[in-house]
Amino acid sequence: MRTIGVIGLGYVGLPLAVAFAREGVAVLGVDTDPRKIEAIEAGEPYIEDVSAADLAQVRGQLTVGTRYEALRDAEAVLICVPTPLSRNREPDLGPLVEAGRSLAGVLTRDQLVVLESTTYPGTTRERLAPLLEESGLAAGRDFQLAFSPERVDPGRTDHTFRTTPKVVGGLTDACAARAEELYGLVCDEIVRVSSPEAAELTKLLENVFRSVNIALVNELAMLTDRMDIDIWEVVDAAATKPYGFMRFEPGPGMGGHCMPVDPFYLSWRAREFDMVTEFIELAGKINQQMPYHCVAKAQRTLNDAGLPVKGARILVIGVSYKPGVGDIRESPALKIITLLGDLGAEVSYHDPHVAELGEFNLRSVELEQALTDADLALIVTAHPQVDHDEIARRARLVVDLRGVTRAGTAQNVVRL
Ligand code: SAJ
Repeated sequence: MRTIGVIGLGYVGLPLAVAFAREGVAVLGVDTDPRKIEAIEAGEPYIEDVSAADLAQVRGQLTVGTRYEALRDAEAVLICVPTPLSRNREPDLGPLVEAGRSLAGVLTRDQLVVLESTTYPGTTRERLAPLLEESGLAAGRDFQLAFSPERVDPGRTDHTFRTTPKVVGGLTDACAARAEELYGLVCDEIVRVSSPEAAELTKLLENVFRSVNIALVNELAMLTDRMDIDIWEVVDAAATKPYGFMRFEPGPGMGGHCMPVDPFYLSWRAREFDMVTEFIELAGKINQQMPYHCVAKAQRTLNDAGLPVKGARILVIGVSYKPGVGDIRESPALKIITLLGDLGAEVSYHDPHVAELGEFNLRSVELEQALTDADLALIVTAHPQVDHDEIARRARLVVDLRGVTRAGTAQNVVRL
């Protein structure tokens, strides 16, 4: 039986481990967080893309622990640790360095190591390889090394792990061929590129592309607000073009664990090549402005109704970073709640995916009574199971930051 290891059992590593285990591969999962280990052993999933049924299906095939020792027996080890930003928004490779050092202690000849964590071009060759070579083995000769970016899109159902093409870039051709063969077990299509750097940059391009285009429509939304043109009508109309245009929607800003982070890995690296990546910097600035623009819109709406924001009861609808998920990391809703609180508003929220917001000491409230009590309902994240037309019918005032009420004509609704 083939055996692989997965380091980091988070939103990237756990679905990956389950995918390989499902194909009959023995998977050794390692994570430094004992709570994750206990949860998996108890069959209790902690990310939305892996269910209790998934864990039950791979019980016995997926073995988990906090110790790296077990990885000696694996033919391949996939590294899926977080690559966050430091406080001053620079790459923080701490978790990767720690994983690389620990793996070097158990690395064996002819093993394949693949890095999946999103990072700047050059990390695999310049940071990970030297760490692994502390084992005394040479990368590309005694063991193989490659980069293959994760493309997990939380909450997406139309494409699965198997149907999403997998990009691989090896330190050598042999490294790439090994990685291609391995991922062929769980992915229908493998896209081989010429180097780990090309694979690293491919991932960043994908997310920078989204960040820049989201910033473009967000900037337009701020402009059309002054021009009194309906940005949603414009985006809908532009999206009818059968070629040359891709639809992105304005909103309260960009959240999640990757989009607000990944572009800054590239802009940081570019500085080492004496280049300022203007697009990335500008997109970041504009998307970070959106919560302020949205709060100003809510304030103006209240003002037009003769209500000060101070003391106003504002019900925030949806606080996770995007529809259909419960993840609140970097969610623009958190910034909006903070800004409204600073203005003296009484903020409550309703979100079927997020039971509580500890940092604000808030719990999700039932819509029924909350809509009656609220002076204004602010739609920040539009979950599919929430009836926003009902909210538009029932609430005194509505500010819709996601354009989900645009089919209606209610006079009490203002859109971004
Ligand atoms: N957003 C908009 N307007 C849009 C699209 C998104 O305001 O038109 C906002 C969302 O509300 C959210 C943020 O952007 O706050 C990010 O949402 P997302 O759906 O664009 O992205 P993520 O972070 O959930 O997942 C992205 C995906 N990247 C691409 O599709 C290129 C996913 O495939 C990646 O795997 C993931 O980043 C990652 O892990 O990097």
